Amino acid sequence: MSTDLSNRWLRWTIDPTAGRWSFSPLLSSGPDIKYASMGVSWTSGLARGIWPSILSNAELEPLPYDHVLGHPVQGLRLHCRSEQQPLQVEFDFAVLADRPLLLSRMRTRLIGEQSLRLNKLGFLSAGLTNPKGKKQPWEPRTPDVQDSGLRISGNRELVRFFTNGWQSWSYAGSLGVADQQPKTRLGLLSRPIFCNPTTGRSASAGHFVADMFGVVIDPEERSGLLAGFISQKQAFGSLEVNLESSSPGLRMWASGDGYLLEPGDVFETDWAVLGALSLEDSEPLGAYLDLCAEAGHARVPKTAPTGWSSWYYFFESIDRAAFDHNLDWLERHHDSLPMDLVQLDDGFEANVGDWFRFDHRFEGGVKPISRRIADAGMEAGIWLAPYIAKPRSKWVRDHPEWVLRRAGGRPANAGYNWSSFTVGLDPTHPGVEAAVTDLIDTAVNNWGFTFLKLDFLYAAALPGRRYDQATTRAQAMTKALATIRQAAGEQVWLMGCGCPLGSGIGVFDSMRVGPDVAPRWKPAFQGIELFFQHEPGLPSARNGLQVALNRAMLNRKWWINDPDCLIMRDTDSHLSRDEVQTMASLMALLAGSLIDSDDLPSMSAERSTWLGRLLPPLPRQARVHGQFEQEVPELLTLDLSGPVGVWKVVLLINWSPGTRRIPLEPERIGMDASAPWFGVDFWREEPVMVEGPAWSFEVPSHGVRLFSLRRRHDSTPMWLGDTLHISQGLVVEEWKTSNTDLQARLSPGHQMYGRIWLALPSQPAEASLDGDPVEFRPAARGIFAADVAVGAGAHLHIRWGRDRNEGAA
Ligand code: 9PG
Repeated sequence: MSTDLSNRWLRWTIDPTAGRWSFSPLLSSGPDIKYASMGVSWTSGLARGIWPSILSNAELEPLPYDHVLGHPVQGLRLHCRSEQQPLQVEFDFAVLADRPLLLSRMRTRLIGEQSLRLNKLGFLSAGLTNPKGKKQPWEPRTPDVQDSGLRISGNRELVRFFTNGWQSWSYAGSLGVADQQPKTRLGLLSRPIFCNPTTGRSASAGHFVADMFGVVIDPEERSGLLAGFISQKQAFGSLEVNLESSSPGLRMWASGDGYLLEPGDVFETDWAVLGALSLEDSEPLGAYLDLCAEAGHARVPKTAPTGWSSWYYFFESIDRAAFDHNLDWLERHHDSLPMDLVQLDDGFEANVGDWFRFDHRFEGGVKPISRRIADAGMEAGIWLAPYIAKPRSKWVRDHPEWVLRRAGGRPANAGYNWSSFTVGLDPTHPGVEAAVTDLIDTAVNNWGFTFLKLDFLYAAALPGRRYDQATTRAQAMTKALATIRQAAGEQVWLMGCGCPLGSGIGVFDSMRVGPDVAPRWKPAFQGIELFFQHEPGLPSARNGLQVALNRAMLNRKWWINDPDCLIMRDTDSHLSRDEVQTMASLMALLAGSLIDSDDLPSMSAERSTWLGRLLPPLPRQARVHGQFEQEVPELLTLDLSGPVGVWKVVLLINWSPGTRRIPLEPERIGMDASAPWFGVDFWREEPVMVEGPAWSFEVPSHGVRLFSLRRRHDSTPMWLGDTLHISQGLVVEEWKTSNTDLQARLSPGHQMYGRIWLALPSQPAEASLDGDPVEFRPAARGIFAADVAVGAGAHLHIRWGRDRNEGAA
């Protein structure tokens, strides 16, 4: 019987007598796993049981199938039993023939006579000893195997771990050996919101945890090891890694959450996955993310929403008049700011948990609102948080049995918000299922909304006793979301928020992928930053932007990413001009949903013009550079092309508190530095020229430099860039040049205002836009600029006449 599995990229080998396996990449000497073991833990009555090294009892056979999720596989099935154990465990290991991935799945069957509850299903334990002897939730601990661990061949000091956080608002980023994992210090107020309790947390440097997936990165070897889960339908998956110790280790498990197994019952996990990846790849996680999307039937609509939300200006004090005022404004300005969605956020309801009565500021209910939005030709959106409630809300008072409770009967804590501790509702309770169905059905079919922002969804997955005891938290979460989708129907746009990420695949059209933004850079509580500025999940522009950037790779794989709203205003905001430009540039280049949240009627002309320059959204998202090698990337590039040729849009971000000169190696972004590049700095509104082998740009604190770069081959006229649209060239639909003139058709799709820069053989003798004269001024040698306003389509004609040499000939 073969005891190894391999494809082009990786090899997995098992030693059945010793009960341990190893995993190594074949194309690099990237991180590998040596001598991993597997285990499972449970409780039965008062007894706690543990099976620490299941595989040493394994019998091997070929897999009884040859495809997984539509991919050809080569695999093994391991049957494990032991006289001392009430469980029988089967593992399937499958290596995909066409992807750099290895899958594994665990099936446990209760053969004992007494029911038991599953705790941890340990997929992988290699080299991790209990850090600091603290009581940790991540059992089962498998026995220390000599030489077992994570092996890193490059410089150990440089190793990093990319951690993905539990839900939309949780931290995600790449951390170095000397870093501590960012975590909340707000204890019971916030921990239930941001953390999966079965993942645990760590306070020591180089010791990290992750939810659903994580990546060990060896920058020197340009490679990485992905560990995680393909789906989160059966059991939430967690990881723990220690990079700091002299023998690095890794652990990965799925949480049984006390799933009740009766004699004869079987519980099967989602597929776990290990992958070998290269940092040189344009999408290092592509194969993994695609497989998750295939398995979960991801919904990825063609176009991302653009629109307006009431939250980040009005917050809970939104009222009908303010809402209408903004809606009127949007309708009147549709020519210059064409946006689709108008979304009413929190504040209209009588209470969270009392959805069928309205706040006094919305006396007539919300039906007239959706009608007005639809009459204005836009999509009507509303916010709902169906699985969380305030303790004194109607749902909780009328139905205390709907509330998720701890073993002692006290409600499970869903965190502190709306000036109160909150509770979660049990999605497996038929009463909750009926009530949520009624709420969603009412919002869609009675109130008339076609876009629902579903928030605080993690509350359905709190630990606690459930009506259906044969359910894990992951299964309960899946059920909660299925209830919503089923009630809403297939046509309604569902946006997830505060949602455990993996659970949302296949349900949501868009998903919030970071903490809330806010009209301030750093988090504060009641205006005080002192204690709160390092909180990773509290609302702030920095937190929202950084995590959304670190999760850019999920966009259009699992859903459309929602990086949260744009805050563009220059009043009622602590954001500096540079910070607003960072927000606008980054959200535009991430190409997820683009939703503004300002009081539009009071916004300055400058800021609404900036907003208009982001529309329509870019056709693709930019490539994020250094994603895994830095905690927060500072370089994005986007290759674009059109009738005016090919060009690159470059974004450099300075996250630090002082002005910084950021180096940019041209080769790193595929640019040949042997000749100069030309373009336009979008925010400084000036031409740019770079040459030589080493480029660097001064970037203001919390600010950006955003510019286009083009190659100038000869003296033919060239579109250098523009501030009409952030793409700096996509507005040109036709471009014809001769020796003496150029004709261009601009097709912006909506009213745009800005400056265009052209490289021309000489000063234009004549220039017109739709027959009206346009004045071009010299901006640099051979470069001429003009301010223009273009509507639905415009014809640009420029004539410069023959130059002197030709005239003499
Ligand atoms: C409405 C808001 C907005 C916002 C959502 C969500 O306590 N917390 O950690 C916390 C995080 C996010 C949050 C509220 C509280 O905001 O993300 O867009 O809809 O609810 O109440």
